[in-house]
Amino acid sequence: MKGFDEFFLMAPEDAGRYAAEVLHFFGQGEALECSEIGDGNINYVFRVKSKESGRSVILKQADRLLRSSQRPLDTYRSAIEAKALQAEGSLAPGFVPEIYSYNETMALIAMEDVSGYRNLRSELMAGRIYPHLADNLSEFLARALFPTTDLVLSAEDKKRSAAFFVNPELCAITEDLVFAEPYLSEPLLERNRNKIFPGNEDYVREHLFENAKLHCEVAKLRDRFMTCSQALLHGDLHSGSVFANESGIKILNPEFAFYGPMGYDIGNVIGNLFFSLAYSVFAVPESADVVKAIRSLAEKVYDLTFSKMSDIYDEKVSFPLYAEPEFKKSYLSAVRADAAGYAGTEIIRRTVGDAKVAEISSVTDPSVRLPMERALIELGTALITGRERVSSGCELTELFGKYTENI
Ligand code: SR1
Repeated sequence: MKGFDEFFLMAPEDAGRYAAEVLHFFGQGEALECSEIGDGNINYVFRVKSKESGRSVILKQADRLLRSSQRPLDTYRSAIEAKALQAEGSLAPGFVPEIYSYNETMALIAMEDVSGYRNLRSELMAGRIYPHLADNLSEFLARALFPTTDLVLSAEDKKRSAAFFVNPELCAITEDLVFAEPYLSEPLLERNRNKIFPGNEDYVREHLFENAKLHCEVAKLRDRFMTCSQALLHGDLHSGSVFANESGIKILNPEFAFYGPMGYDIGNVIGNLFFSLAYSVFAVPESADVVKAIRSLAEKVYDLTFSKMSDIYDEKVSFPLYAEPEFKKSYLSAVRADAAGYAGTEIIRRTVGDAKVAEISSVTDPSVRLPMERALIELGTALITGRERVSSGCELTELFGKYTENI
């Protein structure tokens, strides 16, 4: 039987042994139920549960090979994830699972089991829109992001933290999948991983591959993503990284964390809410109340995030030059523009790129899928190219309305 003093990829039984013998989470000889429950592209997630008491723990392990494609990937991402969850937990208490321990040798995080919460993407697709969502999503964004900027942290703490969170391999995945491939066709692509729905090839070529104006704006957003170390980001804050139930939300999976532009996380949340909105408008149009509720959710998340961030700014920024009202206005306007732009890049990459979302891939009828994808591409493009002009949630959803008004 293998010990845990040298790395190996665990099987469910190993997770049980680890929880009992290393963590002492369970009593000696306690009957355990162990299973691998991960459904992401990157890591492995084990749940170990006592058959006697029902107590449970989650063990998340990073393998040396990427789960989806089996190519090598640095396990340091696991240390980043553990530390990001701890940082988020202290800045935004209650919004992330509690971390019990981190084992560097095994690239293994032991954490609270949040299986009482359900995947937000699936909940929204099912039309379950909890009334607390806008308040909680915006609270997490404002509290977890802004206090990690140079406007709040000391210059030294910020730089030391940024050094720990240097995450080149995971950032490279985003740089390729989000900020390159959806805009390039062969032979400009190193690997063609785009997945274009049959019937939309010409549309994608004309609107994305041959759109010089869009290329220029995406290049600016890519450059900002790579060079603007503004705040500690979650880095992959799509609706599948959020779990929700009647009482709140839990945010998981920050293995893509690094210091980048805050608008990237905000834009990812907003962009993913547009997938829920598009799904309700195109695939279940009879549910008018759901469409209305998701539209209002997207508007409120955007508006509340910036109003809360403005309050935290006033509370936490003390350096006199940063406290100048005109500087504050220009700083937060730049974050707003980033949020709209990165919502656009998220929408486009999930529509034509490799990593799809269920709101799109579950729609297989071409008479629904083709116009749905085109509306999303138009919306994404408008968000990217018009990002400086968006200043309220209503303006965001009005843009969406513009591209779906013939539905
Ligand atoms: C190979 S990883 C593909 C996607 O899954 C992750 O959750 C990120 O969104 C990434 O882009």
